[in-house]
Amino acid sequence: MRNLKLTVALATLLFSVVAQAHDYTLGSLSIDHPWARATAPGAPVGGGFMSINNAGDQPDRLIGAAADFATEVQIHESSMADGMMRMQHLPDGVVVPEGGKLVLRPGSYHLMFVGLQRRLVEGERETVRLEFERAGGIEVELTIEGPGEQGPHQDGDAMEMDHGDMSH
Ligand SMILES: [Cu+2]
Repeated sequence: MRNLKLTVALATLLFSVVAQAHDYTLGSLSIDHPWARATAPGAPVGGGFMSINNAGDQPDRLIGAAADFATEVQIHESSMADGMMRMQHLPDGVVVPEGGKLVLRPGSYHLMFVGLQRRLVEGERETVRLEFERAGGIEVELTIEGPGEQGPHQDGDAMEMDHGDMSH
């Protein structure tokens, strides 16, 4: 009995370690470790991140995304301008260069979950559907990581205000 419990505990531990690094393949694309930052109660927006490799010889393009926990999922780019972090909505999406990769990360390209329907809770997982121009669509699971992970909203107020208009 004791051994069985230990085995279950070990299996659970192993699973969670393996689950930390997860990836998906879609045609010539591989999508590595999709994640999102945990959000505060009542937060209207959240950010999603991942690395997308394109092993093919043609460029592809991330053209959209959708999730049942947000009214809308937009593709954004953050950049520093005059010492302020700003975000831009990219309605046409972002290129995933052939033989290269597109990295969505805090302070750069990211998925913006607009109109959050529920909190993103650390340790949980949420599904997001990605749409690529060439490769088509795929559902991936985001691991929800700590709110302290460096993200696009580190500068807080200015960013929240930028999104005030979009979150209705
Ligand atoms: Cu954004």
